[in-house]
Amino acid sequence: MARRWTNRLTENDATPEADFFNRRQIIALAAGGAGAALVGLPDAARAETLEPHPWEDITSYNNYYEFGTGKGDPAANAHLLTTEPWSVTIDGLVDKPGNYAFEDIMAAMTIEERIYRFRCVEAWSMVVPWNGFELADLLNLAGVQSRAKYVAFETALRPDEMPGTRTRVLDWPYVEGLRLDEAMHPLTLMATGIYGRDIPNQNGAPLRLVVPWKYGFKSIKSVVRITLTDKEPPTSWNKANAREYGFYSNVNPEVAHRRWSQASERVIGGGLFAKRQPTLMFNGYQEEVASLYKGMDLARFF
Ligand SMILES: Nc1nc2c(c(=O)[nH]1)N[C@H]1C(S)=C(S)[C@@H](COP(=O)(O)O)O[C@H]1N2
Ligand SMILES: [Mo]
Repeated sequence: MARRWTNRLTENDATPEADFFNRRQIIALAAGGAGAALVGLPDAARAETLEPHPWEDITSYNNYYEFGTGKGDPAANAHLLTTEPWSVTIDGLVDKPGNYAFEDIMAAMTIEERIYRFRCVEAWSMVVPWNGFELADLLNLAGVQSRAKYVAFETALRPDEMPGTRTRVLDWPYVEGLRLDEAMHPLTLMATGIYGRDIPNQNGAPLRLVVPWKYGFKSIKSVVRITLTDKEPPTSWNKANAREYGFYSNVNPEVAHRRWSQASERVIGGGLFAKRQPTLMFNGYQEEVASLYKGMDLARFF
């Protein structure tokens, strides 16, 4: 499938003998525009080297309330989730609605590696080396109709396999939504892997959304339905507390959560060396996504 936007380096761009821990030294991304940025290239000023967090951090400190509300609950319980077979219903304002088998989706998509910052609304952050495909490619496969303005997402709801859903901490199933232009943005990923391995259940197997400029709860896990609509879809955290969680939920250090500042974040891991760092506008993806929100009052549309 032709790529419209290819500044992300993949494994193939690194020297063949390099293992991931060498690659991560040279993979530099997040900066927009064409042209990969390798350390040592004159272009390096535009680039930023992101150091991915260890597998251990990414897969043991999770939010996935279907498996419990503790950070360690998803890693402890998500093995209960059956991810084979899996299919995603794509419906609503599309030319080819239907039940798409996960294998068929994978066969049609181009899997890339994307090292993204990940910022939870709770003010912690990580850097994750995702593998996945652009959501736009999947939506184009289904054929988005011109009346579509939003995309709604839904997570599997299986009380037998998801102990957390037996408690109504949220109104299940978990649902999320994006405006169509956000969904079609080349940064918006459907992740199917981490560090080149299948994405673990606790991170949202077999496929989950990743929207790196928005707070983590927008990045809905274990997606079973994608619906194109002409109305802003309901979202789980907004339904739970509309005063605290808006539809947009763009990372914004200047707009505080009602109960805490969003100006800085705790970087996960590091033990004694754990640190806080300033939170960046749109989580550092301002150059790529600011134009989506031109003229919008981001304090009002939080
Ligand atoms: N279905 C579902 N998706 C979800 C959540 C959830 O509880 N259920 N938690 C969200 C939140 S709050 C965050 S921070 C991220 C965490 O993703 P990670 O565990 O891969 O870091 O998943 C998001 N997606
Ligand atoms: Mo989160």
